[in-house]
Amino acid sequence: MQETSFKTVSVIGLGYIGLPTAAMFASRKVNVIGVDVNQHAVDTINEGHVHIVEPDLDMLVGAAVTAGYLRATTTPEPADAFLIAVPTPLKGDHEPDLSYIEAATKAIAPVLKKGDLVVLESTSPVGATEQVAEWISEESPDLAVPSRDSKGRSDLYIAHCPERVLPGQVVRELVENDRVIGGINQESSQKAVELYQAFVKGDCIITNARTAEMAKLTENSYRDVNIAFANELSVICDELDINVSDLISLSNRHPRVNILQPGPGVGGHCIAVDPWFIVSKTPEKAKLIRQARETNNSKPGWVINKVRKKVEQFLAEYPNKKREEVTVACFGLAFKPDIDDLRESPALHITQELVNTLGCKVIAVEPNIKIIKEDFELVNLDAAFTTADIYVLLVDHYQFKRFKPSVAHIVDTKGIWL
Ligand code: SAJ
Repeated sequence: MQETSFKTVSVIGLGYIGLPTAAMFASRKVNVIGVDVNQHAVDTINEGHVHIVEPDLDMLVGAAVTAGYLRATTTPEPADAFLIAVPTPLKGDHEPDLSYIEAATKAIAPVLKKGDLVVLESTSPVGATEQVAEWISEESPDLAVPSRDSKGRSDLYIAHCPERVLPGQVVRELVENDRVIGGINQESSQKAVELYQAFVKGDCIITNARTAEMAKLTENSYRDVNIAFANELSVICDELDINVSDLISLSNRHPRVNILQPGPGVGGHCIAVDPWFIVSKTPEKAKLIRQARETNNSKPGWVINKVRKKVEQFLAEYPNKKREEVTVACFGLAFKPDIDDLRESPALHITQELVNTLGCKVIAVEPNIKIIKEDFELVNLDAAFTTADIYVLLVDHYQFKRFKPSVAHIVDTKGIWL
């Protein structure tokens, strides 16, 4: 970490990545102007509170606001560096939606001045950083943007530095992780390294913008392909009557094998999304990456079928019970263990589908959530254990790992009860 020459940094988009990043700069005594279109988020932050759940973030933001280093607003203001951390969701056709990046870029363009640095942090398809430079050029034609060959005059520095932090570990990983920094030209990379060294203890590694964009997509696609392999193994093992968890842990004892864990599917807003950015750019070439997405996307349907078969089996064993008298308990709704995040959660999707189609009573346990807007009952662990006929384990929250239920009818997607 080094003293920084940046007096004021503006972070555009105060979500899961932007807000912790803003607070981190502020903790290094840099003046931070956070910008967000969401008035509620802006007001909450200015009161020293947070509108998202992430361990230790509330403390960091509270301290930064109290010390006067962090302030939020809905309108961009001049600064020395601008960091864009807005969402890049998918459109219906699996094409990346760059409209938030475009809106953020166009919003800051009028306040940019000579010598400013603009960093795109949002996960982006290859070419997006160059597109940001083009948008700035269109909106502020008096400012010369850098070019890839470093030829000609340049008034700005523009770079891509993808966020790579793990939800639930953001505060620690922001400081400790290495950063990949890809400027449109070499000068932009250098300038961005100076900025991040204000709080990053990991290495800041320089590359070009396209490679930095692709590096982030590659990391998440690697994980997606590996999980797809595990999910495919789980389906194969089910047919061959082999315990897939045992199989994977045995295989992983080989020094050069590291298979991830199967589950009910892949959720969250990153791994289930980012590989499509590669597929959409090079559809003919990205065959394995597309197949992994499809394999992981098909897993919830497979789990639902397993539960259906389990219900039939149960009804055959208890012929006096009617279908509507059978209680199915789903354990876990979040997209991964020990968090409360329901975004793109396969567990939530499976539970909702079971509620809609199974014809049984479906209840759910989610220790990290108190209220749910969906139309099924949320119960505590004890109630689920005592009332349910069939247990469906969807998320390996630590609370569920403490017990090994002895009932006969279990569908365990995480291999902790079977
Ligand atoms: N999952 C499995 N099996 C596993 C591991 C995960 O089924 O063995 C599932 C999880 O249950 C979840 C999904 O995959 O549904 C994604 O969870 P995750 O923990 O793999 O990843 P995210 O989405 O929380 O965060 C990822 C991280 N990327 C990598 O580890 C390469 C994080 O570092 C990125 O910053 C983040 O994506 C992002 O923002 O892109």
